[in-house]
Amino acid sequence: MTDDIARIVDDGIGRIARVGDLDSLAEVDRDLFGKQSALATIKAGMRDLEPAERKAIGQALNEAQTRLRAAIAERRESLSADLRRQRLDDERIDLTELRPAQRPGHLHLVTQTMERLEDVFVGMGFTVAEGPEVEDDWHNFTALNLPAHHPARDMQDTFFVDLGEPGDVVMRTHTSPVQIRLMESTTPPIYSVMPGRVYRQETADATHLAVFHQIECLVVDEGISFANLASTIDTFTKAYFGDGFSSRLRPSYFPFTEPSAEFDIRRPDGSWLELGGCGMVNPNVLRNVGIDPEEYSGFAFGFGLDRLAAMRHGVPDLRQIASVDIRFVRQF
Ligand code: FA5
Repeated sequence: MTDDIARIVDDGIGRIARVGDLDSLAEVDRDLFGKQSALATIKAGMRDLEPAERKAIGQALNEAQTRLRAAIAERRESLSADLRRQRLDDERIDLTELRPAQRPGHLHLVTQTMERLEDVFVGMGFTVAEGPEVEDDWHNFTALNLPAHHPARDMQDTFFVDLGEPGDVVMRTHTSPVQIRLMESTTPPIYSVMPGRVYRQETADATHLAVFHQIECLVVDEGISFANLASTIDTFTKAYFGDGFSSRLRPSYFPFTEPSAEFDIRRPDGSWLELGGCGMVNPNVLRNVGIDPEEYSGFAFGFGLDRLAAMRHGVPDLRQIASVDIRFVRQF
């Protein structure tokens, strides 16, 4: 009888190991422990045994049941874990998956414009520098040859920040303060461009925004002349817009450059677009940052990116560029 029990256990353990799902395991469980099972039949036959033999068989039966139940429990645990894993796999949502009908996100038109411009200037040998958007009076105005009460401060309507001395902290009105920071921290030669966001207290209209973007260019080295400025602007114009485009300079006034000019871009159809301001760095500015104007000279120019992007892509109103209307954003 003990041999029968051992065979039942071996056979049972083999079946338990082979089942592939919880339902089949439940069936094996019923076969091994149900009323009609081989073990139940042996148990029923124990009545007719001698007491000593009955004890030995009883013990063997208990051990057999314990082993089989443990094997079933272990198998149930592993099948349940497989099932859980399978369910998690089936229900997994791939958040990076792109549906054919959807378009992936992309950089905003202004950011694309900024990156393209940076590429063009880096290709011409310039480095890219950045500065803070919250500025002090020194960097935004005074060091740029715009001392307190200078009438030209009114050329840029300023947002003041309620910090420090009244009137001392501003949202930068242009990217020119980055020129000052660069010259204060670097010994010439300097060949850099400085893109970024700027702020002016203006009512938005088709050609003006209160928050817009500029890119500044600064060169300081020995023997830099106005001819270098004009040729750099022309080289950049052709590199960015294409060979059919050219540039011109018109006399203008900025306190931080002398002489100063506005520069315009000529489109292939012969029309002109006013792009920005430029000039030779005013010797007063060089002195303000501790650079000797007898030893070094430089030029600077700065222009608006939003207007440039609008022109290039035929956007009629700058306010569209600042909007979050997805129908507009998706076009670029
Ligand atoms: C300046 O901001 C000077 N810092 C530029 C400069 C740099 C001159 C270096 C000389 C040397 P201006 O205020 O003209 O200049 O602004 C330059 C450009 O910014 C404009 O030509 C225009 O393209 C853009 N711009 C100015 N105001 C706005 C506005 N409200 N909305 C959108 N673009 C603007």
